[in-house]
Amino acid sequence: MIIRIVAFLAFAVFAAISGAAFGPALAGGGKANHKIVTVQLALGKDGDEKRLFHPSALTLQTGQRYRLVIHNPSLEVHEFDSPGLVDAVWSSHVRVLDGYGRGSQTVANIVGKPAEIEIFPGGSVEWEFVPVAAGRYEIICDTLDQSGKTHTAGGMTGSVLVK
Ligand SMILES: [Cu+2]
Repeated sequence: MIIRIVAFLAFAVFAAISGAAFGPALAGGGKANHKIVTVQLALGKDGDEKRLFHPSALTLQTGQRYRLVIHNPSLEVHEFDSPGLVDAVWSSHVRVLDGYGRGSQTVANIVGKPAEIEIFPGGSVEWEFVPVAAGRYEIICDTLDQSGKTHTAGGMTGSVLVK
């Protein structure tokens, strides 16, 4: 049992270090050693007024490179804010698109970490990053409703578990 725990800890440390080392190498124009895993997240839903993250829970692995595709299919502005996650990743860039999926065009590319991501109806972003610290991080939406409450106060909550 102790050997298993030590092996697990050694792996976790390796994953954290390789994730951290991997980032600067990429920033210098090197090629990724890892395949990118694409994860989809929607802010709200088509044809309904419910303010929810779909899905509301994500599970990611340290050391893995991800492309988190966040799109807003609803009719109102939503945010994806997760300061804990932002602090727990090496961030390559955030690509901003004028739509979602096939036919959409890139209109901006932001290098580094996004403090907060606000997406207008129909738009999407693709955030590429590598988690470097395990933990559980909340996702919130600070957009205000008609009564002045945030969407998150009204139940729009989510979380990211990084293993
Ligand atoms: Cu919202």
